[in-house]
Amino acid sequence: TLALGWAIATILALQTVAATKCTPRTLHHKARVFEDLSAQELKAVRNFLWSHKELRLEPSRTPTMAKNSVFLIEMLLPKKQHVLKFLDKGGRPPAREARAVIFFGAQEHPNITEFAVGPLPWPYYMRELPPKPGHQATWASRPISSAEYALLGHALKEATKPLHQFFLDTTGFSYQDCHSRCLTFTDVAPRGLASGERRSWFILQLFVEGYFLHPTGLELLLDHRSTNAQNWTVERVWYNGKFYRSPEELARKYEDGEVDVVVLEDPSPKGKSEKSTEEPPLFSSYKPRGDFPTPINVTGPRLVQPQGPRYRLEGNTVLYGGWSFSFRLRSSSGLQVLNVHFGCERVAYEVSVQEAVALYGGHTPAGMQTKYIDVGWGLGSVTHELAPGIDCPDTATFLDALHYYDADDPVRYPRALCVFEMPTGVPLRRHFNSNFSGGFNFYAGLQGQVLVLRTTSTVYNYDYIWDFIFYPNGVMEAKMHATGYVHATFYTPEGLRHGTRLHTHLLGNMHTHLVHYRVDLDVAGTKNSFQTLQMKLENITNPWSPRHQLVQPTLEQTSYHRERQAAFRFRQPLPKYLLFASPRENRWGHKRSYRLQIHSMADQVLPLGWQEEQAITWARAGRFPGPQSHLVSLLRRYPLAVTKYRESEVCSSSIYNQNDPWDPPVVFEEFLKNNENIENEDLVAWVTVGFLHIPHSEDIPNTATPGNSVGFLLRPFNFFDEDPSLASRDPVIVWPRDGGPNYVQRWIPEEEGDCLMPDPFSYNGTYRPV
Ligand SMILES: *[C@@H]1O[C@H](CO)[C@@H](O)[C@H](O)[C@H]1NC(C)=O
Ligand SMILES: *[C@@H]1O[C@H](CO)[C@@H](O)[C@H](O)[C@H]1NC(C)=O
Ligand SMILES: *[C@@H]1O[C@H](CO)[C@@H](O)[C@H](O)[C@H]1NC(C)=O
Ligand SMILES: *[C@@H]1O[C@H](CO)[C@@H](O)[C@H](O)[C@H]1NC(C)=O
Ligand SMILES: *[C@@H]1O[C@H](CO)[C@@H](O)[C@H](O)[C@H]1NC(C)=O
Ligand SMILES: *[C@@H]1O[C@H](CO)[C@@H](O)[C@H](O)[C@H]1NC(C)=O
Ligand SMILES: [Cu+2]
Repeated sequence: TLALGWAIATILALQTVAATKCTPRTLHHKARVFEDLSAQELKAVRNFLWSHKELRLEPSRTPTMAKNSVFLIEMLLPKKQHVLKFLDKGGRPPAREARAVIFFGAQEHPNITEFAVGPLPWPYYMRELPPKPGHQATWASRPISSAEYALLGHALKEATKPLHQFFLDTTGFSYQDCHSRCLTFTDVAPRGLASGERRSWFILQLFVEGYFLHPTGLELLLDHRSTNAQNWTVERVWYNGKFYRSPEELARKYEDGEVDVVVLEDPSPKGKSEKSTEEPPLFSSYKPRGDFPTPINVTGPRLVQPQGPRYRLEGNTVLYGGWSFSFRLRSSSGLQVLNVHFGCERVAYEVSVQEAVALYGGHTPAGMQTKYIDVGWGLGSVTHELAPGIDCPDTATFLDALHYYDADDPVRYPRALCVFEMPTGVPLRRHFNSNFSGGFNFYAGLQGQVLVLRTTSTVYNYDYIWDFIFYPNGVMEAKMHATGYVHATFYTPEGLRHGTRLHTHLLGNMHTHLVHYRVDLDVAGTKNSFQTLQMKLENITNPWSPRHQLVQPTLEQTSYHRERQAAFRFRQPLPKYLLFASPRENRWGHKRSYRLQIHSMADQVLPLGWQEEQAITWARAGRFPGPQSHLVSLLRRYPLAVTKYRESEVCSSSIYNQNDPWDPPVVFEEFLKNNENIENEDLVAWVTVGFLHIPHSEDIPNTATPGNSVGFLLRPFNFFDEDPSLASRDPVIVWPRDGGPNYVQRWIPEEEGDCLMPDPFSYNGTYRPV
């Protein structure tokens, strides 16, 4: 044992040398290569584009579609091979470039063109970013701009003029001269039934607190394809279960007493509680009502870090224990974590949100049409202010974001992101070593602490909370929580086939949430293979009692050679251990690997038959609303697909997929078509997670986060020789001592710092051009 002890000591010493040789400093000072564009850089790109007079650019707010305008500017990530050369071999930094999306509306055949603009900070060139052959984004696929919304609002107001009295009689609200009792609308997508169309269903609602939950019973289909808003026309009207050709027809039939009307009760009944000066809260409000049996009227526990933060934030890089990573917040598609290292080795080059979709069913035209594909609604740019103590702990570091999205200046989104360390409330590991006679030999525990990087996307009514979580034992987690208002339609008894009645005139429509992530693992190098481990039972003669049979589990390893083979379908059981393996081995002769562990309820919710139906509708693209969308069918198809890294396959979706799901510029299925070899290659995992949401009365006023989260873990699997959290100085070991007090062994002295009060709560809520 002495010799063994010596050998271990030597190995430990060697490891220590190896560990100290790695200096994270060399990692993060280069992280600017991943940094989003600064306000100066965004402005430089804007000014450069505007200096090109032949582009004939106009401000984004100009109230017309027939104009050329810059829709989006964001950082264009350089090619991976160039970045790696720069990071790992000390080459020159790759040119810093911006992606600029221009809507050319002021021409007979309007188009959308994307450019790379560089080099930053002083751009002097722009080059067209060519679409993939045959995948030019169609004009109709562009996201709706605020200028278009302003025109749409105006068009609705004009079109519903004949319904003024009808609205007053049935709702008490109106579009004309309405002051505090106005109507508003929610538009749904996709916008039509075939590529090239742009006709949207609008749900008319009462503009009160939480208006998403106050439909009037009227929905309306407006064709807004023309660049001339004068040419927009109402094609259909739906009211309380019946279709009408036009607002005029509905108004006429209403006057003639031929319409089955539903008179809504006043949403804010005044004078009901005469004693209180304040009106009773709307059912769609956050204001408290009712009481708990055990009332609480003092503030709850808070997080403190008496000795300051234990992570370091340097620009867009976070250093935390064994971890280092960079991050950015793409205005198009959201949070992206890059160059993720643990213990000085790269684990992943990129882990990022690609898309979030919500697929609805309903009895109203808007309900049945809704297939939200949220990148088309600015998923990455609707990152509104986080409240300290609520959205993130008081102790968090809050960071602003800048988005140049449907604007003429970069807009600052204050406190869009937060970084914090928090106790998980459960130990990372612990053991009570009983002496089985009323005492113990030792107790040891390691507190559970994690670092969280968080942002949110408020996509109109819904709020997604996006987390990337880093554990001290080399485990990383990606997680999405869903909250906010449900997308709801007008209740009629037929609606109960597609949802739940949530109030007198309100139906919460059933829907499936699906989120797509890109996970570019680089497990101890870029060359990885994908394998799975499963359990297989063997039935053998018991060797120590040959009269008996013995059934026991054995390991079954499967290697995957081609992309098609590693594209797992829903309905097909996903192997439990999904491993990304380096060719290198750990000390015990196993391939150093990371395991992908998916936490999703999507597989349980995709009923038999859907998939086949999917394939049919997909083959007949353009015939049915929504479901044949390429992206949607793909997300529905594969909980996991593993592809070989390709520079042309860095996003699985685009800002154009929502408004032209029938012929989008990005078709994920094509990533798999070439069925490339995936052995010992740079691999990318595409992960779909999701859940079925059948709204229930407790979704009023808002969907709550508990139970509504999905995501995945990346866990080391034979990557290290032992648990890497052994490097943590957080453990506590307690040793009993004969006749004396227990000996408590620690490596960090017990807290000495002051218990600081947090800053007083503040929330600004504005986001403004800078
Ligand atoms: C799009 O419009 C621009 C500006 O008129 C033009 O230069 C470009 O050639 C057009 N692109 C396509 C693919 O038609
Ligand atoms: C608008 O409609 C008018 C009359 O039908 C037509 O002449 C014109 O070309 C249309 N404009 C656009 C931009 O579609
Ligand atoms: C809080 O509630 C307790 C009883 O539960 C009551 O005695 C106390 O006065 C309340 N405090 C305030 C500030 O309302
Ligand atoms: C176990 O611990 C108890 C409490 O400290 C002590 O009284 C007892 O002697 C111990 N028994 C053994 C077998 O160590
Ligand atoms: C194991 O094999 C024996 C002998 O072939 C058979 O009788 C028995 O049913 C098998 N058990 C299982 C669980 O397959
Ligand atoms: C919010 O911040 C802006 C810009 O700093 C400031 O002008 C404004 O007064 C603030 N508003 C509130 C309500 O604090
Ligand atoms: Cu939901």
